[in-house]
Amino acid sequence: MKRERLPAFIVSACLALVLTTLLFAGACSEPESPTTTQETQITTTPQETKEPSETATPSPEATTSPCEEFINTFEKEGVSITSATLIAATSSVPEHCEVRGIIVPNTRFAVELPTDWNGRFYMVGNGVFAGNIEYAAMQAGLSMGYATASTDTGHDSTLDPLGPLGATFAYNNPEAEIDYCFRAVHQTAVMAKEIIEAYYGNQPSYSYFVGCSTGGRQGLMEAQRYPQDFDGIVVGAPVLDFTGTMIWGIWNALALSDNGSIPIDKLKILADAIYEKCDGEDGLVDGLINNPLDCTFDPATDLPPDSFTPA
Ligand SMILES: [Ca+2]
Repeated sequence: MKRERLPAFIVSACLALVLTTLLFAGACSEPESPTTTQETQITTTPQETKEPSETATPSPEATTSPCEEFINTFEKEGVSITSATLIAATSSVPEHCEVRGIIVPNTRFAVELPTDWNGRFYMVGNGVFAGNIEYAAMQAGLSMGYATASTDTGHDSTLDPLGPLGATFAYNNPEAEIDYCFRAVHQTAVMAKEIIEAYYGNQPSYSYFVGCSTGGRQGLMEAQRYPQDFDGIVVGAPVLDFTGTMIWGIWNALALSDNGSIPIDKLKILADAIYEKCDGEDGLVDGLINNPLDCTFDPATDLPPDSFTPA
């Protein structure tokens, strides 16, 4: 598959990924689905179990549904469907066909197709450095009858030696950075619409993207680069200035390490002095400083004598 070239400034922004760990893990509240489920199911290859033996007599049980047949009927260059499973309705989601696969070389995706489809498409974004398919977030759209999709953006966060918040995938790997930055979301959106049309016989009447934090950034980059992908985009807490955010993280880390650090025991001295000076400025001594910007705390005069070394 021919891959798109990336403008230099985007490469620069994404290179900052490897410099530090993003601090927005708690910026959005969408839960992530267990990765063990993802790993277990995506390695299944249904074709291997569908090959009839030469002497077998077809039985009613062997009849496959349109969903299960999808793995054999959908073809797209550069896309491999690894499973298509009809999932029974639960208290949370309706009956749906769950299609999983890979866009070459490494972008895993899931598309969930409700049997009772509302005619629309709902794609969800990722959090932090992505690396997982957001099955839990997909449920929000699926439960309302949308066809939904998610991508891991081309890498597996469970394999990162720095843990699920690591970004080792990006080191010396510009193609992975591009996939994480924007390409995987765009490719998944385009492909998901093709899957939807192949499954239902109709394209979605409207398409939406919903994302927060990294997902918010993904939504804004979609709007900027591929405005034809979605009719509506819901963005929460977007990481707007990625390079600046990374430098901010490094700045804070350096300030709080080695000679710049404030030991825990001294942190309480500092906090007590700040509360003493400023808690009552809002009219009530209650352990809350309503407007910290109104606080006139001056370390040179308001800290206890000899409690801190001079700056
Ligand atoms: Ca107060």
